[in-house]
Amino acid sequence: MNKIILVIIVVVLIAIGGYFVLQSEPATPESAVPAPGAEDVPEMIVSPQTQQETEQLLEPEATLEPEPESTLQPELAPEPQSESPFEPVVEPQPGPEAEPEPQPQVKEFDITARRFMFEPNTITVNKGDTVKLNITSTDVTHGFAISEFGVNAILPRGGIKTVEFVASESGSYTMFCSVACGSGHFDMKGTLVVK
Ligand SMILES: [Cu+2]
Repeated sequence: MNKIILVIIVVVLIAIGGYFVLQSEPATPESAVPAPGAEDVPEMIVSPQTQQETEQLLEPEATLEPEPESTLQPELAPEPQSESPFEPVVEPQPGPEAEPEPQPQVKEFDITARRFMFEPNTITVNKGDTVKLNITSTDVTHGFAISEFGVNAILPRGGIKTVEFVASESGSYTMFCSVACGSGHFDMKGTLVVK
């Protein structure tokens, strides 16, 4: 009887030990084998894809960086161009102010001719002026000439002769009697000043 009881106890112990062993064994292979295999494979596949995507994203960023540099250079270039227009604006202002000063005008004078002078004997005009002279001889026939402007008129006694010409060139010119009128004829002179 003792042997049979021992055998039963051994069998029961073996059965109990086998039960615990079976419970622990299936749990470890299920979680250990499939879990690492599934986790490792997707990680290796995803990692290269993300690296390529990040590389592709970084490449366009690198190309965009030099573009703003090129755009900033032309922006700096037009700045001196904006400064230059201010200078020419100031320069033409004094130009037109100096030009209108010698605007041609009509200058009219009344001159008396008599032995042996002209009164007044000096007249002054500006270059480009139209000179109008109303000359009257009070005694005898005289002449009135300015060779440089082609002026040569005869002044009958008592009459008024009008001479008109353009003082086209600056200088000092002699106006003189062109008709022999006596002993002082060659001293009968005056001066035309064209500024
Ligand atoms: Cu004369």
